[in-house]
Amino acid sequence: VRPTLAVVGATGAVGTVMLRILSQRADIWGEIRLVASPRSAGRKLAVRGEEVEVAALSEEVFDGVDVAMFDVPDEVAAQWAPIAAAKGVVVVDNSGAFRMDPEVPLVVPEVNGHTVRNRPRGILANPNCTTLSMIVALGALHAEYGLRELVVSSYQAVSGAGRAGVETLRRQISLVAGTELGTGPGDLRRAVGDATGPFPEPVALNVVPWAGSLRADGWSSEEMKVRDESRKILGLPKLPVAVTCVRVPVVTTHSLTVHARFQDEVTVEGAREIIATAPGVVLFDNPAAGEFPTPADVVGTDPTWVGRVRRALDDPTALELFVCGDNLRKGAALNTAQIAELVAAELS
Ligand code: 11C
Repeated sequence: VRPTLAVVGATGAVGTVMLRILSQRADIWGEIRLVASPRSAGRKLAVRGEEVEVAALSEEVFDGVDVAMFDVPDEVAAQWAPIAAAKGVVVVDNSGAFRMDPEVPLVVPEVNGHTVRNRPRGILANPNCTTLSMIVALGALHAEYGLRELVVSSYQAVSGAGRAGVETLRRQISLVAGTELGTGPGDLRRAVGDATGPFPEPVALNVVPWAGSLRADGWSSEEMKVRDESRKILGLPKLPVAVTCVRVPVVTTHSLTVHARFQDEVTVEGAREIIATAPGVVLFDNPAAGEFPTPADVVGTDPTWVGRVRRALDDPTALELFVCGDNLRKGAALNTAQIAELVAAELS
């Protein structure tokens, strides 16, 4: 019999993409049960070409379920993932609640897929979308060259902050369209007023060097996640990692500039070969022809796109890269689906 899957958080920004992905990928699932907060219960959503009614999150909803994908806020996951796991469900959780738990593997199938089998809590964690938007490419380079240091800046899309993030950007774009806003100090902020949504500043016609909440010494939670998660996924607990996370007026697809230093000298030709042949990664790098990845072209696609591959001018052991990945697909729903498929293969 084919395994039963529950999608918890089916109505959110990631849940919506998840239903699309489940309809597009090889259909390995028996029943697919859709679950959300009581507010959304009773709605009907399409998956695999069929309308399925959304059930309210409860203990009973996990009866007979083999694998559950969770895309819910951290506190909801912290409460409900252990409840599902206690009923024998393997939980694949996309919140931040369990990622750094030493008894919970943090899984990227192309990099450390073998870790799914060792899950004492019955929970597997899906990384943050910013980490996921670069880590498949970095994992391939690390396997060949041995990573020694990372310096990263992100250019994060507003859908990383969910539906509220996208609605905020769209509203602000309507507000500024056809105006002179953005030409005088503070004019944009005054026009937007309190309508900054999940962001601390206007995001239309702007870049905002902030994502998440404040952590020690001025770092943001998002920056610490990228550092901690990259170390765990790559199995490099002491890797020096410096991250600056920035929000940009893009709907979907996170981009990153990456300075990666390796153990020995690297060559651009060697790096290009690794990137071009790594599963899940596409090399798109011909600046002479105007070819480099941008969110506008990458959105809606599965791979990690890499361009602007250069050797550092002052360090023959370091590479500079520009990387783009759809934060709702590989950054969230797709990686979760891939993990769930690894578990399903094991169960059947
Ligand atoms: C963003 N990466 O773009 C964040 C959202 O830990 O899963 C995802 C937060 C997380 O705002």
